[in-house]
Amino acid sequence: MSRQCCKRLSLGVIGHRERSVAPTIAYTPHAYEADRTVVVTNKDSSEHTATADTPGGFDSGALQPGQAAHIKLSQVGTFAYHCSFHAFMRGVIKVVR
Ligand SMILES: [Cu+2]
Repeated sequence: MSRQCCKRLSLGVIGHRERSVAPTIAYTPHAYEADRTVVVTNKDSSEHTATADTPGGFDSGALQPGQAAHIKLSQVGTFAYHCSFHAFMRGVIKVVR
């Protein structure tokens, strides 16, 4: 199985410095304050998503290389998510008050 496609997807908060995800197959867990807008940026050369594991949760939608999506996380907690295209791309996002 080729895992070389899924290298870089970054999450950041508007007004804050963007934190780049290390070139691994997984997303990096970060904590964010609730009600901040989190920017998901695809810095890879393949299409990816950041999709909550829980149905009805957040979803960046399909992001082309270089594309970004804004997601708002209002609920406090720890949420697992994945890439819809690559099941092995998994991550956790923490939302705090
Ligand atoms: Cu992917």
